[in-house]
Amino acid sequence: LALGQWDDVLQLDTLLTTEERQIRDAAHAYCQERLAPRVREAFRHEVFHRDIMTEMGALGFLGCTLDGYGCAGLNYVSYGLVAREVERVDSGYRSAMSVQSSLVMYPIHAFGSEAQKQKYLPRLATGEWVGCFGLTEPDQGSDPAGMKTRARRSEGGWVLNGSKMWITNSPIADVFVVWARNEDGKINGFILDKGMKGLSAPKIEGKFSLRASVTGEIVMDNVFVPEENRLPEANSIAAPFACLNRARYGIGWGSMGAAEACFHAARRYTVERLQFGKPLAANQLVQKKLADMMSEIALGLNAALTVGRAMDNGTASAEMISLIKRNNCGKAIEIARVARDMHGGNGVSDEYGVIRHMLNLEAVNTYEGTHDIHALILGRLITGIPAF
Ligand code: TGC
Ligand code: FAD
Repeated sequence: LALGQWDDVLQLDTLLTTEERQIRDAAHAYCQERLAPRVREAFRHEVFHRDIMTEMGALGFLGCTLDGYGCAGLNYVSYGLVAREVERVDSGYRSAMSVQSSLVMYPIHAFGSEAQKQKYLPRLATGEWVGCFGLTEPDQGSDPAGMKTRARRSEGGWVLNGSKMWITNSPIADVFVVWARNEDGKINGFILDKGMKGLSAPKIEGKFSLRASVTGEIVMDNVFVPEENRLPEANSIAAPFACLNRARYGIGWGSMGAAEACFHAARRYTVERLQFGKPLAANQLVQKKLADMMSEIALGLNAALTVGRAMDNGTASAEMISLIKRNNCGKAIEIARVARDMHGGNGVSDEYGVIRHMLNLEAVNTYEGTHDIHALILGRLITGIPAF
């Protein structure tokens, strides 16, 4: 028997193809060399460095599972591996990437016209344009089907009225994928361009989570949207939910990247720091905490890989995705909290990164369907009874 390896105890590495490992390693190098040095200041001062989008674009990270239109055409396992590496640095950076890829480029690719694909996808793929996705409203979060944003037919197009809340990237967005109910009661998707009359996207200030990601509102006051900007193949709430599946899947991997960062930091800190004349890591209580972290991360990553393989062979279900989104976020936040505690007083400083991950994971556990909403999705599968 080979000896175990603490940072990959279930040997996930052996389950990846050579190409997947290369993509993972390239993502790891970029994230550690280029993202990690910027993140502390970005989080401290609530700054999103716009260049990150063009850098990610140049590396092929944006819309990486899509074929054509300048996209890399990778598999979903590779997308997950990239999300894990980005979120190992910061959940806010993974957020920016997931929104662009799964919530803006995917719906244009899946539900858009050929002209929309030609116009938007290549520039979103390079990061020349930044996109955002407006589903949540001030009064409709877990229950987006009750949305109040309205699309009224008008000559040559539509007039949109309403507001969206908690929208990642909206203050810096060039392209807005927005969901609205039409006069027939159906949910339609629209692509809004920055500068359209009546469209604004004020920033939400004062977040204590995801401070390196910019979040805002989308306010639509009689915005005229030409018919050619409606997504022709999106005709019900199932369309935005299909986008959420892709983003939730990425979060299943990404949250484990944040958890690994906290686990590795806790291991390093407790091995190096002496109290009572010996390393903290020499205490049984500390080793149990590290063992729990290692176990949950190994299980979570393997579950994410199982779902990724299912995405790639077309057998994934929405509930499989709910399971990894919910469980991996829940485990990651717990790991971050314990790692924060294991750093003692130093753990509350942004020098060590653990409190930043801990705070970020609060939002990650809430967005894309809260922990409890995903429990109810699984509960419906188990019992056949929707309990929302
Ligand atoms: P329900 O009756 O369940 O379904 C209505 C129709 O939608 C279909 N559907 C899905 N299709 C694909 N994937 C899914 N996951 C789907 N879930 C439902 C369903 O088959 C049905 O289709 P049809 O053709 O039969 O009509 O709908 P409901 O309104 O009762 O939904 C309940 C619930 C709780 C599952 C849903 O509302 C929900 O998921 N709520 C959570 C909302 C949410 O996740 N919001 C996320 C906003 S975006 C965001 O947070 C981005 S953060 C990104 C970042 O920064 O990283
Ligand atoms: P609510 O739905 O009001 O929920 C409040 C609490 O009640 C939660 O604990 C929830 O689990 C619980 N709850 C709700 N319903 C039930 C029920 N039936 N049974 C039991 N408990 C229930 N949205 C977008 O559209 N696009 C984005 O880009 C985006 N980015 C975001 C970025 C950040 C930083 C954040 C914080 C949010 C973002 N969101 C985005 C919104 C996010 O998806 C919502 O916040 C989330 O879906 C929860 O909705 P809510 O905040 O209205 O909470």
